[in-house]
Amino acid sequence: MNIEKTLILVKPDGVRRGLVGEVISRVETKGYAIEALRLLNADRGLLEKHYAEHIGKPFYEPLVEFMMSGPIVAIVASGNRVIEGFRSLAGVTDPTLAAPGTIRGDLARDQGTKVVQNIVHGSDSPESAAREIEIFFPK
Ligand code: IDP
Ligand code: MG
Repeated sequence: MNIEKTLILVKPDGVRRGLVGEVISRVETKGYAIEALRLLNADRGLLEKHYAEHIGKPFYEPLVEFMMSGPIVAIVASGNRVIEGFRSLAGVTDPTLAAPGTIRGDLARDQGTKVVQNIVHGSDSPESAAREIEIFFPK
């Protein structure tokens, strides 16, 4: 058994559009377990830590502004291979290209904004998951 944990965020566009339940439902019906959940307003300092790898990129500032534009929901989900499993449920970054059947492919589209609005975040590796879970759910 290799039970992993991943950090999922429902971004402000997802919360605004009332898609928190839909996202949770897809995670649960896939068979993953919800381990922790909180609604919060992310501040710049927290987002700087979370998105450290993107500092300096052209979409970084619009990304931070977008992520501060309303409440977000942070979720820890667990299960065997949940990190890649949730990335698969989410679909690729660009919602126009995300496959139908995925969260981003079904529920998001290009909004013509500087930052891609795509409903969810999911950790991309065990190292990122551990780091990101500690940011949103510090011990
Ligand atoms: P991911 O969320 O699919 O892992 P990342 O490359 O980690 O994608 O980027 C983090 C977030 O930044 C994306 O989910 C998206 O909201 C935004 N983003 C990424 N690349 C671009 C881009 O080229 N233009 C605008 N926004 C972007
Ligand atoms: Mg990423």
